[in-house]
Amino acid sequence: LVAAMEEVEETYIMVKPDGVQRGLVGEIISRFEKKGFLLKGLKLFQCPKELAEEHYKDLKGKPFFPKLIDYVTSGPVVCMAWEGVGVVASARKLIGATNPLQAEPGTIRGDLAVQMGRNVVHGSDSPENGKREIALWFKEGELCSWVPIQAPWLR
Ligand code: RTP
Repeated sequence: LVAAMEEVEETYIMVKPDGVQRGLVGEIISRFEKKGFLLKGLKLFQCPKELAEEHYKDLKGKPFFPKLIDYVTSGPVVCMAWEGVGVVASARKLIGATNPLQAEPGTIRGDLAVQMGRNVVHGSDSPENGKREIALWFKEGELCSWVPIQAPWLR
């Protein structure tokens, strides 16, 4: 039963423009590294409007959608692909609630953010979206499949 829950998954994590501007890139990467997930892709990237709209297409009808697109395209972001057992839900836990005021201390947003419109980081909300978003943000050849030599149990 436990084994059935221990699926190796991939998630798309992104340091949003406010996180880059505030110099939080290292701190945010560090949280996922220290947890023990496997980094498969990493790049600094200026997101075009069309890509932001595709990424957030499920939120298209929301009143905050135009501001969200302006926010995500306002400066470079750091795109990451992380792999691990249960990484999708686990990363969401590390990130904390969407509204930083509701995010628990100890989470990225709980420790580092105040406002919903400046919540420093994104994480995929399902394994399906993890795959979809990694394919959307990374080109072939930008991802590395590798096995950590000293910690093979991570896989
Ligand atoms: P994310 O996709 O960025 O990880 O965030 P999430 O799943 O926690 O939240 P989601 O509902 O998917 O919203 C995406 C991003 O839109 C902004 N937002 N603003 N009411 C508002 O003003 C509002 N609601 C959402 C946030 O930046 C949120 O992360």
